[in-house]
Parts: sequence; structure tokens; C-alpha cells
Amino acid sequence: MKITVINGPNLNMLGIREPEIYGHATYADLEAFIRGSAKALGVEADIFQSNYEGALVEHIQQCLGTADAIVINPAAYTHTSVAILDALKAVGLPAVEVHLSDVHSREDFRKISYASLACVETIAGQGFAGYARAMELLLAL
Ligand code: CA2
Repeated sequence: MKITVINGPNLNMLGIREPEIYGHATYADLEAFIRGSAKALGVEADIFQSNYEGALVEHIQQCLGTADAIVINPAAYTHTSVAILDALKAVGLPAVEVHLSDVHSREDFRKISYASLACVETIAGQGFAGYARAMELLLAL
């Protein structure tokens, strides 16, 4: 099974700022965690990060025919992007939305997720473990 993991804007800043919310681990640590979890589950993981909405949309589109499922943390675009929602709907692959922090216990605007409308599940507040859980869920589908 091939799973594409897509991370949105500012996640490349992990470990550099706001450790009280996102922890001390870096984006490279997150990539290593995802690769390790994928290996343990016996799935192939392709990991992509961008700060640009259009690049995220294009990467979602490229999943058509190249991936079996998507794990996505759209970061701030979660709360604003109809384009990312439409791209997820367009490819029609099973997708799970992941957030490192518990978006439901933060500011009101973080409680709104457009991406969730195209996802089978949302996992929030579990840190890196949320990505492993998302891959596990997709494998079980
Ligand atoms: O909790 C999450 O995973 C989020 O998707 C992270 C986004 C935020 O906008 C969402 O509401 C929830 C932020 C991405 C990471 O931003 C950082 C900023 C500074 C330092 C480290 C990370």
C-alpha cells in the first residue's frame, strides 16, 4: 500500500518556535517518525511539505494513480482552503486529516475544517502518533 503524507505551511518550522504547542521535535524528526511507522506497518510512505496552497493542491492531484491513500495535515489551510477540499474530493482517495495539536481546544477559528469534509477521520492532539494512527486506519480500510 502506498500512502502519501502531505504537510502544510509552517510545519517545516517544528521545533524552532512555539514548543509549548508543537513540542521540541523538528520537521526532520517528524519525517523520520513517519518513515519508521510506515515501515513497521509495511506500507510505503511518500512525504511532501509545502508552504504554498497551489503546490499542496498539485501534490494531491498527483496522488491519482500513484497512491492508494492520503494522510494530510493542511496546517493553517485546514481552516481556509476550499481548494484543498476540492482537490481531495477530486482524487476521491481515502484520506485522514491529522493535527499535532488539539485544534478543538484552541481558538474558535481552528474548530472549522474544510478538509475534514473529504476525510474519513480527523485525528487531533496526539502529536506525531496521530500520523501513525492515520496510516493504521487507512491500512485497515
Ligand atoms: O496542530 C496542527 O497540526 C495544526 O495543523 C498546525 C498548524 C495550525 O495552523 C493548525 O491550526 C493546527 C500550524 C503549523 C505549524 O506551525 C508552527 C509555527 C511555528 C513553529 C512551529 C510550527
